[in-house]
Amino acid sequence: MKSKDIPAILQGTPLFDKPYHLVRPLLPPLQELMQGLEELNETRMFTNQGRFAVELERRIASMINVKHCALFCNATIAIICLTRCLGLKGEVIIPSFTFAATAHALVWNDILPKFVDIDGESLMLDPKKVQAAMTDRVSAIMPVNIFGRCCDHEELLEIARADNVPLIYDSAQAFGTRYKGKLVGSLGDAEVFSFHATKLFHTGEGGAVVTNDTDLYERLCRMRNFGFKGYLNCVELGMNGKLDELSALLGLKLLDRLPNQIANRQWVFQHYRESLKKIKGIVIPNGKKNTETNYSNFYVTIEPEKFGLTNLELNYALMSENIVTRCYFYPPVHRTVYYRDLLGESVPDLPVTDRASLHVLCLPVYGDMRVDELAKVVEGIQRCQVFAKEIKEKVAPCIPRNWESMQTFEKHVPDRRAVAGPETLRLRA
Ligand code: T4K
Repeated sequence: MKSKDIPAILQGTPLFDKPYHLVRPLLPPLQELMQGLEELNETRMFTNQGRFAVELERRIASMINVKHCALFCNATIAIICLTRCLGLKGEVIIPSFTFAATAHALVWNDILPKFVDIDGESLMLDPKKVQAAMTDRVSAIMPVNIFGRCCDHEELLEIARADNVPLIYDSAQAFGTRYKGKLVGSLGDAEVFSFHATKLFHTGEGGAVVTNDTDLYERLCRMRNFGFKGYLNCVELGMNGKLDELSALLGLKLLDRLPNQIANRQWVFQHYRESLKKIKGIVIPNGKKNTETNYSNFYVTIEPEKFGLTNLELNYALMSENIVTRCYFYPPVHRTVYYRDLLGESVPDLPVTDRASLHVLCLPVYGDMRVDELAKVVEGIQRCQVFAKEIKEKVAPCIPRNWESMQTFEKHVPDRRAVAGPETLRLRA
């Protein structure tokens, strides 16, 4: 066995000499930004709904084909404002297989997240389980369109309409995704996008609510601006949720590149599919019916019995190769310490969510990913499989054995500063 084939976690040579990140956020050519920066230099209007933010809102609303787009400083604040503006109370149905922000935004408004299980195939809310979970306390349904795919929209809409509650989407990851030809954003009563740097289309930090409801839009605009109506006159409780002009400028320059990004990533997905299908224990998801994905996240399901390692173990081992993968969403939100404490006895049993969180692994995807880079990611996975037994032993102390030992896991995850920085990744002792 040549040393080059030995996984880095077992003292072989890492496949990448610096971190190969999950994403590489796009930046437009600097001269394209210069024009906008020169304008900023003249006007010195850096925020408070300047020209770039207004223009970006107009362009997003027109692209999605909705009446309104309200930009926010991030999607978390956008969901907090949306749920508050809608006057939601009691409980809101959401999945637990999501980013914590979905649930947090509710709790900030004293709303209890009602976690409902997902469908094993789509990994998004299962309409039958949503139907079964509807009670008088439920004031809205907020499905999450994860990994650039779209939920079973029509079924969910029917349930929401039958119970006369709003259907609002956390579409943080689905900007550019289509359902039956219509862009996500135009489906729910209101929808939220994230424009965080890790997203396909981004503004560094940022987010938006899109809606056809003019009254709701006006309330959202007030809420993100301290509740002001007229100069400094607050008519309701507000906050500062505005997007700044530099971020909006970046967005304006990146928006035109979205179709290209989607097309390029389609190519990356195809290559991954071809290269991974021969690896035992890796299941590649089928396309989702009625959905045209934006190709934002490429995820696979790892079958530990066949592959030899779990998603957590493989993620850990790949870190030593300088390959950054993510077990989105491990742990599922209802298993985290905060939500276990919050829900106490009523922590729900969500077997499909638990299973997904212990099997799903997201691999790096870039619009400009090169064939040799993709081949190295696949090689990393293969070399870990060959040495699965040894790796399992080595990483055992670092991998949580059950949900209760997650706190231990936290102490052993690879140093996040190293993950974000240029240096070679190191596992903590
Ligand atoms: N709802 C859903 C369903 C969401 O997924 C999210 C956010 C939200 C709501 C809330 O949206 P925001 O309030 O954030 O707008 C990331 C993001 O921070 C988060 O926005 C995202 N979801 C979540 C799924 O992923 P981490 O902790 O995994 O990111 P991090 O820093 O570990 O970075 C991941 C990879 O990207 C690494 O390889 C480093 C690389 N990276 C990251 C950043 C920030 C870069 O190359 N450049 C960068 O600027 O949470």
